[in-house]
Amino acid sequence: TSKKLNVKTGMDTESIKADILSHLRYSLATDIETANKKEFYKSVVLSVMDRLHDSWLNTQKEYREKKTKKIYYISMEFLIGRLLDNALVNLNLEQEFRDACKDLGYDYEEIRDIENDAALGNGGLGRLAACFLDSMATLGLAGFGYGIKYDYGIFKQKIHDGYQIERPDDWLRFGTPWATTRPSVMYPVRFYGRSVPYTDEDGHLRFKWENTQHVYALANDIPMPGFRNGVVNNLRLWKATSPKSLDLTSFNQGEYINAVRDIELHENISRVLYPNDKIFVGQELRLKQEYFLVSSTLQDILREYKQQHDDLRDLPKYVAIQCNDTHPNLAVPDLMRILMDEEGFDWETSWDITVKTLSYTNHTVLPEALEKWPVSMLRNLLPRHLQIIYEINKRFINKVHEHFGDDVNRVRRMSIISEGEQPSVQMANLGIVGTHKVNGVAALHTDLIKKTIFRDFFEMYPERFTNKTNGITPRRWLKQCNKPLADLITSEIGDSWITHLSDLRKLDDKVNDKKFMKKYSDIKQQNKERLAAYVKENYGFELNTKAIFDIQIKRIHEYKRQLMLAIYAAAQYNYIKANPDAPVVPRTIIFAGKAAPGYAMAKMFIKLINSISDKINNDPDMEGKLQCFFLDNYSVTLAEQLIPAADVSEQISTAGMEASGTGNMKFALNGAVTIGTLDGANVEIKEEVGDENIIIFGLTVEGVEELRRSGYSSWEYYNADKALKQVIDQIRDGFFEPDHPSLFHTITNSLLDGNDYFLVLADYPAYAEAQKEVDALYSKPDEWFKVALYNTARVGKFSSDRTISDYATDIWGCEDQLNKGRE
Ligand code: 26M
Repeated sequence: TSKKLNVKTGMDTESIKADILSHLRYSLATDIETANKKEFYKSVVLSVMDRLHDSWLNTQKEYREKKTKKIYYISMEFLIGRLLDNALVNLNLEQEFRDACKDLGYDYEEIRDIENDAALGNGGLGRLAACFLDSMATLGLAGFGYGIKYDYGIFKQKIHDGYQIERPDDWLRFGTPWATTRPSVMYPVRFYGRSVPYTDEDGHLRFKWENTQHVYALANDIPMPGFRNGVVNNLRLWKATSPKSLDLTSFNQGEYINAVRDIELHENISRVLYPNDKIFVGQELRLKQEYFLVSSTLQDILREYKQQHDDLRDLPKYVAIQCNDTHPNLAVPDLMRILMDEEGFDWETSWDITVKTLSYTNHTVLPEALEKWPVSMLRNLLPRHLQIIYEINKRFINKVHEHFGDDVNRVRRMSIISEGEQPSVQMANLGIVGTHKVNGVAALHTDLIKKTIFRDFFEMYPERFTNKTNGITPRRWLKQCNKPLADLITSEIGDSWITHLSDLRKLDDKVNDKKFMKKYSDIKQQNKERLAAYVKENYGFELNTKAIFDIQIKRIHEYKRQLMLAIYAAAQYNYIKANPDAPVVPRTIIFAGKAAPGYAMAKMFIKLINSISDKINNDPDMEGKLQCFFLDNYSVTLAEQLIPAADVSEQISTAGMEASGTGNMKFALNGAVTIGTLDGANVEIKEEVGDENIIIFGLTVEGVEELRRSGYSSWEYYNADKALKQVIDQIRDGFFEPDHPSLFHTITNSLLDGNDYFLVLADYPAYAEAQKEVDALYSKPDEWFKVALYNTARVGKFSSDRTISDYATDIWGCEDQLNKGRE
């Protein structure tokens, strides 16, 4: 053809092909004949990157020139998953790249599957951060993610003999083409040393942090494109690297080998993501990671700020910093330190700037998750910060006295430093005192923190507390992962829903459109078959696609009560055995999720689920009626396969314990019916979809409180429900593990002698009833799919675009920037 190719930026198939070939040859030193799939994948990504670079540079330039208010989202976790599909959807280049791959002899899906998940997070908190980046870019906000480039993400889970085995997640073995290393953006991060007082020229007492050791933080940038709006924001991940000076001094001592060996010590800071979910472990390496993130990020923010502005007192006007949980809350004393020790401001001015710039999000009320760093550890690692924290606390305690009078108990509860055997710094208290806004992540959760864990603080600073109900990005969680449904919706109501998810309400009218409903239900069936093929290929299990796909996927935790669904599966097994001729609605129960490596009870749950699954799946009497599977190595990518195929979404936490949940939103959007408790965002999902379109059961928060107060006894519930008792006896007596009959005693003991803290037995009868409702509804397919469609149509509120608009308006003060100049 005579058409001129635009190899680097052309948006047509021919240009893209030429670029892929050129990368194979000139970036990877191979060619189309000799390249393997990995190399081809890499060339494809580099060709996508070429098409992002102009927008990436232009976006950053525009932010600088217009002095746009910048939003910094600091998080120890970004669970971004794979990036190729997302980039192509957002660039509107899916078809072109598909065709280019095909013309060059490759199947796009096969190439896409080469990519390792960037699994730099544990679960909800990390995935939320990833959805927020997508929404900030799509809304045109100058939003920057800051995190750590861990060499190893969340461990890979294997199952051996029913037990979880952890393997390192070496996701960078072949590098990642998405990250650009920026040698020009590197900062020293200091540790140890001591705080030395001195008097400045004006006779003021000041402090210097001296005799420190340091590592360098090196920037690695990953582009975050918005949805078809030309915006490309940035995720900056810091890698730890050793200082140059180290080898020089060692050379002089002739200790070259030791010097090189020590490089590893410094780089250990960014080696591995801590795999704990909602459990605080006070390890020094973790504290180093947190300060490493905070220090490098603040240096970067202030360097950028000073290039555009000359008065740091205007910082809150041009900069907002959001701390994702307490993990980055050392930003409070570090910003104070910089403003006082390095910029020469007095305490009051520094404090005003700090509080107005920072804000903090709470993601859990579970007390064992709250960070409390030992004072002794801080004194050693960050002596100047500890000194500042003591001063913050002293001034704060004075305010508490002013506000509440002499109330020693209250002072003790509110103190940032908790005294005792092991004095420690309460990072949540530091976050509330040192920032202007604290938010919960669902309405119920925000109410709870105001009434319980942060009650005293709420009474003192009511205006600081605000709710921001979580959301999910509709790009990844509908458009990408469920293309058949996305296309059907678009053909009916247009594609405005992709950025205005509440437009899905237009689907409400379609419930009586038979043709449409047939297509809608066919898509669910098609997705179930697609999942079955995937599971067959990757796990070797044969899913019964005629059965209800009943799915619980999330971290394994007692409060999430995977145990309740496992008991239900066993009870169904018993029922079918006892009533071989009774009709049953066929079910396929699917679990997936990782247990923290140190969480023995959660690991035992996995073993139990696998034992029950074996019993069920190997019994011919269950055929066509009941299946149960545990899929290993749950990930963002696996979730993208499972969620579109789900009929039933299990959201069954003990009321008051799941702060929000975000999986619940993904399932509802994809037309699964929720069986759930009135917990977290389930409450708001119910409000949106209507009481008839969600199956709610069990104790409420008040019910839980009342039951505990009046004296709960799990034995009573055990003795009162025959089917429940039978299953617990079976678990206790080795029915599911005949070779090791006492294996599950830790579980049955915690339910009975331990009095069942998570109230599994208390809620079980209501749960079993609710599952009967599920069966009854599923038996009437027309009604079932109406309910399913109402879920898809009515959960627009849970777009992370809405969540981010709310943050922009109520916390970040940048609402004027939303959608500016676009659409
Ligand atoms: C702590 C120390 C060391 C390593 C990790 C941690 C840690 C990691 C994650 C502590 C807490 C963590 O997460 C809390 C969390 O994920 N909360 C979830 O946040 C979601 C997003 O707001 C909510 O939807 C979930 O309900 C909530 O459980």
